[in-house]
Amino acid sequence: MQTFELKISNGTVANSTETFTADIGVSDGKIVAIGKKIGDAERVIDAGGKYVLPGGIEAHCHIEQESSSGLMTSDDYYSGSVSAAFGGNTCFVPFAAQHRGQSLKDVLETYHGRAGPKSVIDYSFHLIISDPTDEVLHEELPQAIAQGITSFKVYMTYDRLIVDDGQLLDILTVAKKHGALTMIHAENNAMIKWMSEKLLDGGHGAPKYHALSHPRTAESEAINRAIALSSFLDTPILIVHVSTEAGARIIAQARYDGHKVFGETCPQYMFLNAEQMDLPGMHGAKLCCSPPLRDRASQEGIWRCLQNGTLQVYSSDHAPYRFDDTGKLHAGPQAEFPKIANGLPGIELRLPLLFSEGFMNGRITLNHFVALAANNVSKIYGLDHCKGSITEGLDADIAIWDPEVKREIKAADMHDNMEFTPYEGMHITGWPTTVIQRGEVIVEDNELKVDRGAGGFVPRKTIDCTGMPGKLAPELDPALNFGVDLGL
Ligand code: DUC
Ligand code: ZN
Ligand code: ZN
Repeated sequence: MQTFELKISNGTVANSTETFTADIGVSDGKIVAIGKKIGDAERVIDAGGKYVLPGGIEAHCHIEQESSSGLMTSDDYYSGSVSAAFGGNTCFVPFAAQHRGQSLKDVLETYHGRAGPKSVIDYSFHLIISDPTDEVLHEELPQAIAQGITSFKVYMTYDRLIVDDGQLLDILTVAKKHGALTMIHAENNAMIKWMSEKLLDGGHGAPKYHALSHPRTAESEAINRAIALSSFLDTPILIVHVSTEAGARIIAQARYDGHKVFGETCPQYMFLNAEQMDLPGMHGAKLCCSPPLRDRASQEGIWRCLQNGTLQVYSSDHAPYRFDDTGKLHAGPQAEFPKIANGLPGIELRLPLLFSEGFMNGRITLNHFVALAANNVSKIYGLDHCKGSITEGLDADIAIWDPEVKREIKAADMHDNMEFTPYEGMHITGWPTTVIQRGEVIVEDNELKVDRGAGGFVPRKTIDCTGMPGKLAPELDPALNFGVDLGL
């Protein structure tokens, strides 16, 4: 009988569609056997009473990234990846951000240089495109896609990042041609500016007013527009960080109509609300993020949209800025809300929050938890050839969850480079106590077991939209437009 390098025995194994009791044999970093009485191993981990799940894949986080105003996130690829690993993740896909004037080649070189020597978990990048020049569109972007960077984010707001509708159509056209997925930050820029000016003119500059400055309708309008543009070209998009039920419903309708549209939400829109920003002094700044926190009814709506599959992706949007002049308060100790750094930490708590409040509390099944932790993302972002499922032949990326662990969330226990967590004091049940990446234990007994640089770059496949029929607009279809072929 075969001898494995590692065997995980007696656990309850779950994927996104099945749950079973089995042992897992691992050799050369891969899952090579699943079943009963599979053989011996050099090392055996007894997972009796525990859940053996695919390692989480965090698909939206900002790590060692300069904002468009030059502000660096507090986490680099070491602290960010360590924090992710302690939260049950074995892979993440942070952003490599192009600022105007930069070439994508330089941007990617910079981010490979940041991640390679430091990340303890496997990684890829999504590009952020803020300057879609001809060279970027027709040379650099296709090259990046060929290198396995098959998704990129664009912004419909923020003066230094925004792309207009024509630029968005250009980017979507390139994505369509090369099989990439465009991620969209969908908020109406003019509405945000208009509201911000009105609030500031009225003397409402405190952090909590940030929540009013990004109206719900700004999100709905932009989601509608993004879907109109992408469905015109029949090319896939993913609306990131959906914060409102109205926005999610627009996505649901588009999917019902066959359009290639995916939706993501984040724990802050399920567990936090804007009332919590009403704090003395500048403390509300800790909860400034965009889109902003909404209200309790909205939290319930987002939960429902996650439960019913309207939203397929659940990411942390970890954007860590400390409550000091390196982060939130970089524009001064009394800065008005438009100058407060936007973003919340959450990479370590994304999965424990969902495990506890979603699975343990009966809001989602264990299989749905796995889908949201890893499997959906692996399929949507082209990682399913190696990750996202406990399947023979795939990487042995495994998180062993103990449903008996009870914890009170404390910033001091987190492994990121932050001094606060928005979830301080919450009580949760269940924790990933052992985390394994490509067959190597990376977290065990509350300790990191690998050195910096243990992770590697993972090239991703292009997107598979089978089952999402879509249709090119008649004006673009040579069969219906007097034979005009625009090469789409
Ligand atoms: N968008 C993000 O995706 N993260 C932080 C802030 C923002 O605007
Ligand atoms: Zn965004
Ligand atoms: Zn983000």
